[in-house]
Amino acid sequence: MRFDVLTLFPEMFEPINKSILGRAQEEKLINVNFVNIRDFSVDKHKKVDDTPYGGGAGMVIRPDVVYKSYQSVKTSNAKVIYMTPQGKTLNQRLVEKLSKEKHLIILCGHYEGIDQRVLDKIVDEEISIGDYVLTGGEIPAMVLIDSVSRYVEGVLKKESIQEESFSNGLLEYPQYTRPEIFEGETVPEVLLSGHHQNIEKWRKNKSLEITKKKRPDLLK
Ligand code: 4H7
Repeated sequence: MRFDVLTLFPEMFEPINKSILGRAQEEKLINVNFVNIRDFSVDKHKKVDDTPYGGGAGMVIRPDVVYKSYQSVKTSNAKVIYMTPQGKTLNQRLVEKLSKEKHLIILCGHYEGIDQRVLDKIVDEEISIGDYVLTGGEIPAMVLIDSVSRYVEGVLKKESIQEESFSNGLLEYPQYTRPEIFEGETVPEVLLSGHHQNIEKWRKNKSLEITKKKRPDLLK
């Protein structure tokens, strides 16, 4: 799967090169490419933003530079996503749907946002990562890339994706590892028993119990 990120701050994306997503890129399971919108400035001072027509605080990103950056990466099967608080809230269902795409172009706004005319021309879907305000769309873009990449064949072991939160509609059961006694606290005995059926039953029960207690809304 290919991701192209259109952003004024490509250096914010370093975390994408670590851990599981770093390995996934080395193994060519995903390809994450960054396009610096500033490289498409038409101005001798590399300016990309200007004051809003009609007045008001802050700066708005110009449509022409964004459009050129988009044209540098667009393909016939690309889906363009704009990270904005006005978008549809991201959830596991939407993540799974997006993971079926071949090519995502993710547009990150900053400052007061982007001129509406280019958004109307190129954006297929607006997505928000939740009802709060951030300084830019870069962190939401990282959240999207991380969550979607986990569904790309080979990025995770198969079992981990089936067992996790939300995929089965429930929260996850608790995990334990060595030492067997920590600060006087032992590990639930069934987990030491080696009885796989009982372990599975215990975990299912815990999942249900935790979901009831912490997120009863998920059971409705
Ligand atoms: C696009 C349009 C996403 C990007 C507007 C982005 C939260 C989210 C941004 C804005 C984001 C999310 C303009 C919104 C300035 C805030 C004060 C960048 N914030 N801005 N406003 N929830 N901010 O996914």
